[in-house]
Amino acid sequence: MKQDLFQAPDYFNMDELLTDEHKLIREAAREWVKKEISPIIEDACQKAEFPSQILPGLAEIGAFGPYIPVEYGGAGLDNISYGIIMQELERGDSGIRSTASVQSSLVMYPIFKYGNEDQRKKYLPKLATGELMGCFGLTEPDHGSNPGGMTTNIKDMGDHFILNGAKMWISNSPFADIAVVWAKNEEGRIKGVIVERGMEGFTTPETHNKWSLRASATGELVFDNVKIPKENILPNKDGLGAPLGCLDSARYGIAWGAIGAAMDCYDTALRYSKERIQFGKPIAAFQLQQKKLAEMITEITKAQFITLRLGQLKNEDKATSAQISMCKRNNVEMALNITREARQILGGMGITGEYSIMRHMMNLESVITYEGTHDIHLLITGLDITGENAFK
Ligand code: TGC
Ligand code: FAD
Repeated sequence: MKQDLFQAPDYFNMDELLTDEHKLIREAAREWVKKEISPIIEDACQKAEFPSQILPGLAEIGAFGPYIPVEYGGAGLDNISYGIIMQELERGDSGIRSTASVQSSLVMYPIFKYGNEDQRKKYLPKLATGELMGCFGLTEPDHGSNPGGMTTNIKDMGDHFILNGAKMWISNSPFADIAVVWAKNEEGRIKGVIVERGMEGFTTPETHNKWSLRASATGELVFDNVKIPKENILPNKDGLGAPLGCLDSARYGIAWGAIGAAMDCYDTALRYSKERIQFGKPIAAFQLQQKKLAEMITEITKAQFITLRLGQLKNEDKATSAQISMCKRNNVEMALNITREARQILGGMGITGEYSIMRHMMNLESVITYEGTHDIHLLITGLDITGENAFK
């Protein structure tokens, strides 16, 4: 593994719009990624192993529930800080960011927002330290883009519920201690259920043979007559809007994260182009390579500014779901395009694990699909601007 020489691009001095606290948080996360992720990530991906030894470090840099209030173990930070942490983690690897964003936005957020005080006190502090890890079960084998069609269900048995069904493509499921699962009750209303590892009839088989997010553990959640205590139901919101509300928070984090992956590829390609000599001069001196690099920094800069603005709107509680969709969609496509161009700048070296580019490229093939596919986010924008629903 080569030394991590990453230098973040900031072409329009965006730093001047950040607070000292934002910059301190970023430096802590950036240094942690250089020290703890860069040296091990290539090996973890090649072996398709989740590097579980990093969990305490992720908790220490505040990556688990950055915006959850301090009284519940979170860091009490603003949304821009959350985004910056996701950017730095995904600069290292999308799978590491996935672990943190699932824990924060898809497990801690619903318990904080839709749970009662007992549930908040029981789970949140332990999730913040990584003592408990969680996952989020919405997608089913037959219901991906259309989660409202889910068939996983709970039946009221008087003093408890019985949960049946299956979820698939679930990040962190193979090692999660708890799962926030979305299931329909007898009236067809979607409810949030906290399922704990060890409950009889609950299993989490791992999904193997992925070419993408290889350092992230993905699996199923299978429920075979699982007895759920009544106190494990999230009481404060139900309906499809409840899980979709969590997705807004996670999609926002991904918008920042994708910029991190793009920055890493741009920085690698720029450095390589200055060092690689062909035809007697650095390849950076050829116009065709400059075109690639100039377009990359232009696209990164545009993404940085819509995302920072989205963070400001989110801090003011004014960001709409459609704005978040546009930002996630734009930034992931931007990052994926940059990985492809950067890979070419490195020539044959670009396909090796000596450099991070191909790993980012493969990871982003999942990022462009999960949390709503590229097409679904386009249709969300289409609906928002025309008023016409083209989903159904
Ligand atoms: P629709 O009728 O439009 O809406 C149903 C109810 O939900 C409300 N709503 C939202 N609420 C909060 N935030 C949003 N973004 C919302 N979007 C809609 C809506 O107002 C309505 O409320 P109510 O009170 O009237 O009932 O629902 P639909 O069935 O037509 O579906 C719309 C669609 C397609 C946009 C939506 O279902 C969708 O986003 N599909 C994509 C599915 C998806 O993103 N799945 C992600 C699974 S989790 C994951 O991938 C984690 S990866 C994590 C990692 O490793 O990082
Ligand atoms: P489908 O919904 O079958 O879509 C297939 C294609 O059809 C796509 O191109 C889609 O855009 C298109 N399509 C679908 N509907 C329409 C339409 N109305 N109009 C036009 N085109 C349409 N889910 C979780 O719940 N929790 C997790 O932690 C989680 N982690 C994941 C981790 C990984 C590595 C991956 C790959 C997925 C994960 N997912 C998770 C699932 C993810 O959210 C789904 O894969 C995604 O929502 C798409 O669903 P699908 O794969 O079933 O594709």
